[in-house]
Amino acid sequence: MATNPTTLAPRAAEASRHGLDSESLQRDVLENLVSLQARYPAIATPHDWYMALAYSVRDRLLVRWVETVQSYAARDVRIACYLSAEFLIGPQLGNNLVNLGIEADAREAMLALGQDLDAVMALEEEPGLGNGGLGRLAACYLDSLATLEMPAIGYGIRYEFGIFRQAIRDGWQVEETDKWLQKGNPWEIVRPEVAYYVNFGGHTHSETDAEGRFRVRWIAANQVKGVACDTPVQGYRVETCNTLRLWRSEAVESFDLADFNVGDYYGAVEQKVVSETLSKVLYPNDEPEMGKRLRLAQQYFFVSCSLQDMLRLLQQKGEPIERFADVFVAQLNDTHPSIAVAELMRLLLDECGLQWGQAWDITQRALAYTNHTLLPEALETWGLPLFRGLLPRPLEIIYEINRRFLDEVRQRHPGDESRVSRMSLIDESGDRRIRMAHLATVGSHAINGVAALHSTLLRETVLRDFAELWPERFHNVTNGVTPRRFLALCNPGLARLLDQTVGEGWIADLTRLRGLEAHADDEAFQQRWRAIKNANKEALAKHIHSATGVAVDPRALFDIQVKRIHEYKRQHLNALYIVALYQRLRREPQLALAPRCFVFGGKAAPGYAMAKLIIRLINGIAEVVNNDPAMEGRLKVVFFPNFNVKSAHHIYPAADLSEQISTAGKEASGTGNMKFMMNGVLTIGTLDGANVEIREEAGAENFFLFGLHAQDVERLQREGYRPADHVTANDELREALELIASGHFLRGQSDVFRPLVENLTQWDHFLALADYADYVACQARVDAAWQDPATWTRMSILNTARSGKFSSDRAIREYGDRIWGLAPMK
Ligand code: BZD
Repeated sequence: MATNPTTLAPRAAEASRHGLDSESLQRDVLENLVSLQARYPAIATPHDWYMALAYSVRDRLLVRWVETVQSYAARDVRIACYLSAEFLIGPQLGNNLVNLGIEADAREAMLALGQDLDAVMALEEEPGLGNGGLGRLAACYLDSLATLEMPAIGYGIRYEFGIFRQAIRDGWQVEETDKWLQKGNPWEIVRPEVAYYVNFGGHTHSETDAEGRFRVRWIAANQVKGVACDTPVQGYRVETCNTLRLWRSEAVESFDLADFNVGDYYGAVEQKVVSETLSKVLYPNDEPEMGKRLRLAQQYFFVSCSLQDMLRLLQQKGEPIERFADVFVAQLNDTHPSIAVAELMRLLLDECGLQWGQAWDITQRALAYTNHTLLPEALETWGLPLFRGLLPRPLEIIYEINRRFLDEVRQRHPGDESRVSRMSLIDESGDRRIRMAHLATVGSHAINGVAALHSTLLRETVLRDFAELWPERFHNVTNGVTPRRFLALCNPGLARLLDQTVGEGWIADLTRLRGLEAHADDEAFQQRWRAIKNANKEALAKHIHSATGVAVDPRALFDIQVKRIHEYKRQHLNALYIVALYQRLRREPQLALAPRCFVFGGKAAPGYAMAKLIIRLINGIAEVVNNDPAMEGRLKVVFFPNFNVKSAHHIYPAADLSEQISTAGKEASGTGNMKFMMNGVLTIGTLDGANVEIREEAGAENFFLFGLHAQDVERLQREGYRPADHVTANDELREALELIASGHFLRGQSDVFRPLVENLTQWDHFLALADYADYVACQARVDAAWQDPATWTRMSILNTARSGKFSSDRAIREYGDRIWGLAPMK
């Protein structure tokens, strides 16, 4: 089937040369089926077809990848390194097809081979190497960096087990291990030759070297080797293919050998097991005390490997160490990689022999820090004994950074010792702990929050003293999400309509969606818009049925809240409203209320009892409501198990209403809110995180706003909040709480939900009851708007039209301009 490129039209010739046409794909899939899977078509399993196609697509990435890597090595460019303990990249095949522009060809090729592309894609296990928003943000940013052709490397950990798989048994969350690597990972290239050693434990030793210079040596108790595992990150329809480099831990051979030689075979094996445990499993967030030591070890492990890798690349480029910060800028994705401040200093001082002043200048210029939370309980700190035991040399460096930093504070504010203790890198108030957010801030030239409100609150609260000291270092970069995955790939019906209406350019320039505004009132256009939404809802209804056995009516309003389960996100506020609706409908069966289907999805951290109870409550409500004949055709409740990137693809495009109802001031940004908006979903939400900007962009009239403002929340909590007052004042709320406490939603067991109800009525840390009445009133406005399809559809179109700001391309351009000093490069 060899085609001669010279006989084809120029574009087809080009495609064929790069093997991007359907015929060459088909040929390669068949070849790979035999040569890599050892199968022929008649006996190939669906998964064999997936692997054969995935390898064929990977081959097409590799040419671009190798050329991209080469050009970064050869040219005088600054490279952005995104350091993140999590990269929630999701399934790769579909995204790579979209970005290469060969989805239609792949579909045709697979069809010719008797396979359905969608069915093949559905088989892919997703790498769940993240907890939620923070990890997914890192993945969106890699997509945009490649698409904007910016030199970049993502650095993280190659977990053998990602985020747990959530099963629901008897209404409760049950965690199962995520075995994403069981059937192999065709996207990964392991590079055994790219490996670094990382020290742990032991002690330090000061000495004066031959030239009379003071040097510190770290005599480690053990070492672990980090091996690079690379995944190509293809930009959208460009030649750039960047790298995601994840580190896998291995035992250091020499250690084994030494032990073998002294005959301690089992000791050597144990050492190997311990070393390999390091990158074994991703820790869930919201786990206060679990696995502390291993988590710190993971952080240091991947940060050290990444910085050593950067030093090696610098050397390969023939650049002197003094140029480190000119060649690299490393963005710290929250405090998880903030040990980079101490580790870069250590490498520059102890390994490269620089003096403190020069090393500190390089470190600060090279590092920048993004904060993702203000919740005090989520700010990372490490107890000193643990830290000292694991990382004695980095700790010495932290002490020295702190000593010099606090001298500066004292000089600026003589006699203000309370400021000194507030700002110290060490919290001396209880057992002594290292404040990682302070370390990251002091060691960075730029610090940013992830939405305008969040960045303001960051400057006013958690990092107030620092913002006073260095106002010019503080920035805001509002988060964004990639329209390739969260629109083009997951909503092909809408994507086609957008192509036809505003041209294909929207995928790389989302602001072009503004062109939709002209059609917002066009009846024929509205009809097409609704038809697409309805088809997406029908598809989701099928997924819901197969995952839960619940039949939902696609004509109902799909009211969806998908995100990690947390009290500040207030899934229980939503649940309280559903209980109230249920009560109303029981009392008044003729009530004029549009049929609604409430869908929840999200994981609770395994050790977070209250979050798990909220899941049980939702499932309890679902069981009662869905089996009550009086609710038939009016109300449905679904908990969609194991919400992940893959199921998100079906959920965002099928929603009508997006629930963004966190307590104002608590959600740093949110990114699900943006994914919904792009897909024409209306938001009901508080003035929190990026909701503020979503409302600004969409127009207040196209957003359902309710609830207290961040200042009200702060004031109420300061002055003494009494949730019981709201219960007394609101009969419907009181009855809902009583019904829950009575065990009505748990087959009469009255003790199980008591802690939840008591927590709400006595403390209600996240003010769900204070916002309840306004939420209910707002939901009535939603109901009224929904009853008028022309109004609703108009609002839906305008939401998509005005979602341009929330593309991660915009966010990455801002990082490039304001923080990295980095421009796109062809
Ligand atoms: O980061 C989230 C915030 O809660 C969101 O508001 C924000 O939109 C996103 C992206 O900026 N934070 C997380 O997702 N945090 C974690 O997942 C996490 C993981 C490990 C340890 C602590 C927190």
